[in-house]
Amino acid sequence: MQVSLLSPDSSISREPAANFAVHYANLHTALALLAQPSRILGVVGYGIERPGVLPPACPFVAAPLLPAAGGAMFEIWTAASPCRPCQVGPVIGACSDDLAFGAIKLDETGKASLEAAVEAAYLNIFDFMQDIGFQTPIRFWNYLTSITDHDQGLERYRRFNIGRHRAFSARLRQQVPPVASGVGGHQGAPVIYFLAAREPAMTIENPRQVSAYAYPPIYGPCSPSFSRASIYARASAESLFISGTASIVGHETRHRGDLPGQIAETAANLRALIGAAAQAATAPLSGRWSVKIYVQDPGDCAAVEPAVDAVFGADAERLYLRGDICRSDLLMEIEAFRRSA
Ligand code: 3EB
Repeated sequence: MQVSLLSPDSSISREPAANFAVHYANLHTALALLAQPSRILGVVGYGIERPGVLPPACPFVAAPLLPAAGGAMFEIWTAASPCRPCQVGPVIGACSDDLAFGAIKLDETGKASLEAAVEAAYLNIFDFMQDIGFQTPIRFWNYLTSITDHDQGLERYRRFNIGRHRAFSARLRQQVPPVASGVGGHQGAPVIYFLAAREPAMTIENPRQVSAYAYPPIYGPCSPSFSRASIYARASAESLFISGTASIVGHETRHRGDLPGQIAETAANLRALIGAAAQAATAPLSGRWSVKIYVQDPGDCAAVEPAVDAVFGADAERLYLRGDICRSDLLMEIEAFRRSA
């Protein structure tokens, strides 16, 4: 496969700093970040197509999810070292010294099943990672559409899990899958975007939950391939990734139809993961949290906000999105990232 470097940056620094960050910005606040395009790994748009102010070389993908309230939002991944755009087949992205960002839109226009489209997309992602030399996926976001709809007798989320499972069986080099989110949107095409590195993250499971990759077959023919959390360590800096986390204990949904109950259970799961990560980390984790909250009903954001403050602190950066959680009885889900300080 051919790697095309859209704008090679000859000044890539070799300092060991392992820093990268994410910012959630609206059209106005994004402008300041976009003024330094060489530090941008990738941009995800919510409720917006590629904006004209974005430099042509900057990777951009439009997510099929909308902000829960207000206008368009951007999720902007930046790096401390210069970023070099790259494309391998249908996967676009960029890489810095120690981290790569990539994205692919799923093609569901043909006759192929969703599982075939997902498997093909993931195989393209593995080709991309191999060609650019960042072979280890650290974090996946799977934004589907009509996620809980049934398609010829099998729910689309379950078909998605089959396709992902096939590609991971063929190409994933790690024993356990990376951190992920799987959420359904309401407009546009499904997308998968991701972060990849040269070395794997240390995965962490939630003592309150069965590992998703070991869910019993009542949730579909293939278990969801993701870990609950991970610590990515590089040059003594440690960042923490937390997968989409919901009101599940063991493998069962708790507090069906009860929003306050689901919020409290989700917070307990997040606290358990943060506790497990603190045990696994070599030094106390610090740094600002970035939190994404997915709500089935945009009217539920105000009820979730105090739990976000309590678990992550009032200074946590947050992005509220309207999304369908992959089990229709789940009303909300929260994911988080804590950058190394
Ligand atoms: C769960 O715990 C809730 O399929 O990649 C959360 C995070 C969920 C990731 C995925 C699914 C995924 O099972 C759903």
